[in-house]
Amino acid sequence: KHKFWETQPVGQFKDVGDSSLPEGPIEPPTPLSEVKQEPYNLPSQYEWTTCDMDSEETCTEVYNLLKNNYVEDDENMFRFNYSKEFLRWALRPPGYYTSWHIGVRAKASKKLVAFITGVPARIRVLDEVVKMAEINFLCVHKKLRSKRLAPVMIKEVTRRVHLENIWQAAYTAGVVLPTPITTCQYWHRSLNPKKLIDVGFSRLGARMTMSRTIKLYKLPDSPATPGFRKMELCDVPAVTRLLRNYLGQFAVAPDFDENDVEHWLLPTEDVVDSYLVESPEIHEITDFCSFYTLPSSILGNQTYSTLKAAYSYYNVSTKTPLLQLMNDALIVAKQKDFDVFNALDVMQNETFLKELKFGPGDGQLHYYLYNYRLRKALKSSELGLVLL
Ligand code: YNC
Ligand code: MG
Repeated sequence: KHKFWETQPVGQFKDVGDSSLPEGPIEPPTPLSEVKQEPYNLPSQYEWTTCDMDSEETCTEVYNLLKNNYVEDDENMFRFNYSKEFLRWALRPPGYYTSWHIGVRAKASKKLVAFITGVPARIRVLDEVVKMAEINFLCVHKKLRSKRLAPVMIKEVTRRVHLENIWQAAYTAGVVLPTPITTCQYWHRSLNPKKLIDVGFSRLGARMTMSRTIKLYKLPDSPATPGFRKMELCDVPAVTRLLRNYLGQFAVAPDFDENDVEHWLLPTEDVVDSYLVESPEIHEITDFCSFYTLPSSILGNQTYSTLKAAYSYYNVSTKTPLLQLMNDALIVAKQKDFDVFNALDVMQNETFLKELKFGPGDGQLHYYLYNYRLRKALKSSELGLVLL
């Protein structure tokens, strides 16, 4: 059934529930001299290209490929529209490798027709910190689908990851593959319910009018928590301590140092927003919340072309109740004109989703590890990792 994935070092469906299999790497590393030195073969009309995201021209080509061909919802009403600034942020974290930003071009026209990326990360799995690649932005042009190009792209990124002496990876997909470490659900909190209903993102509830719906989702004009403010560069050490301590409770979570926190969590306009609570009395940073900006194109609507969505990222509460902290996150997202605030049921998110009027989405997000076996699938609340 999975002609490609059956050949890969991933947990296989036939092994689910077999607790005699060891936890950890499925295959040992091979000497670097034994890693294939040449790229995998592509069909003869195509060639590999390394995408330098520093180049405005290349970044625009990647942006356009994804804008027109990347992930859609099940009903093909919306398609992710990652901004160029977001792509640069997502692909250039500390220690990134340009060689992991892989494109495929048509030889004749030089048009970019496929893409896949990796970025390095330290991910803790139970009590082991593992160097991994986070694989993302796998995309094949709509006209080249179902030609088995994706397995070649995956093998090529794997080869280039191996060349850096890294042997594990983490990735997410909307499709079921062998085999998820956990399956998460998206929840959506309407901020602009009229627009969401007009574009078909949500529906008017039974026995609800538009004005009653608008009232239901109304939020205060400004955050309620004393000392709630935007994160700044000088907060990086304190936020790193807070986050490291918090993420330690989850079975799988990133192992962030200060450089990672500066990159992934320091606010970047229209890319990532982070807020914290600094106690007014003793100037201690006690709580933190963050979200990233990922608009979707609205396919075939006369009035609206873009859905502005915020995605919950990492949140830590030690003093302010998580419910209150996330309500303040909703308020600032509303101030910034987002239409919807999305969150997965990871970490402790289930404790606020229903109460803050999030509704469950359709479609699931599956999390995977490459070349690392877990004895047992996790509950989504045991996962401390958010991929972009
Ligand atoms: C997928 N999303 O099952 P089997 S997520 C992985 N992730 O193989 P073809 C996928 N594998 O089942 P198409 C996949 N989708 O026969 C399909 N597959 O073993 C598998 N969509 O290939 C599939 N982006 O080329 C099958 O399919 C084989 O032309 C079929 O291309 C697929 O970024 C795709 O959803 C997804 O652009 C490129 O449909 C295309 O359909 C497309 O005939 C819209 O492929 C955009 C989209 C996926 C977003 C993502 C994470 C990707 C993870 C890849 C795996 C990484 C492994 C770790 C590598 C490093 C290791 C080290 C160390
Ligand atoms: Mg294909």
